[in-house]
Amino acid sequence: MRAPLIAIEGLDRSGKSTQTLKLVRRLQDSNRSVKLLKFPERTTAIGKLIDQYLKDKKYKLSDESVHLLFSANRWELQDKIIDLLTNQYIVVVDRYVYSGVAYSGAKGLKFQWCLNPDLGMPKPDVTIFLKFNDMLQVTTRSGFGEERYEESEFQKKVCAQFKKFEGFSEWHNINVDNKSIEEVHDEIWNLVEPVINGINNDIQTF
Ligand code: ADP
Ligand code: 2DT
Ligand code: MG
Repeated sequence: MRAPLIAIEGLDRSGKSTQTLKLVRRLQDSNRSVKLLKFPERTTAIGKLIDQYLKDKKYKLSDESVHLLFSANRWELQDKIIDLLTNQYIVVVDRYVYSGVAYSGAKGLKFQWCLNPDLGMPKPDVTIFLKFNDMLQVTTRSGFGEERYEESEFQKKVCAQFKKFEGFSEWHNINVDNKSIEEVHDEIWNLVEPVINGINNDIQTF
């Protein structure tokens, strides 16, 4: 028996950080051991480079090298994720491999090329995508536009790339248009609750 890996995905400002925090608190209140990780993890050596790249829109790096940095940033934490799951810590990730593929795919890089560097990383048991049909709802939220990528035409392209994961067995869309934080949380909980007592199979990988 091992703990589940749960990923929350979505566009910029779609509510991922709000929801991952609420989910972690609810799991803690249910007496589960839980760890929240966020990608990119900006505090590592590679993460610091990524942070600079995101904040400084003039910072030049080829799309391919940035893609590989984001993937390397996940590989930096691969051991930790496996250790936590094996030691019965539920791991919740705020963005993961899917963001890596979707954002680089939106720049024109090929899906399989984008996924390749993450092959072998632990695969989530449940992935929840916070989906907007009305893009205006997200691009008008506070803070939108501060970092690279927070531009509505680009976000539409990212959204189209995320659709490519709809055939993945762990993938679940939650429509978040006009839903309160509590309503979205309840839908997330309905998807997560069935796995909180642990998973019988080995950790799956991409
Ligand atoms: P992300 O981590 O996806 O970028 P955040 O969780 O930081 O998004 O949320 C972005 C902004 O939207 C925050 O100001 C947050 O309070 C607000 N927000 C989050 N969820 C909702 C919701 N369901 N309805 C309205 N505003 C929300
Ligand atoms: P936050 O605002 O969530 O910190 O997002 N990104 C993220 C990628 O381009 N590739 C990746 O692999 C990951 C994990 C999405 C930071 C930005 O980084 C983008 C938005
Ligand atoms: Mg966030």
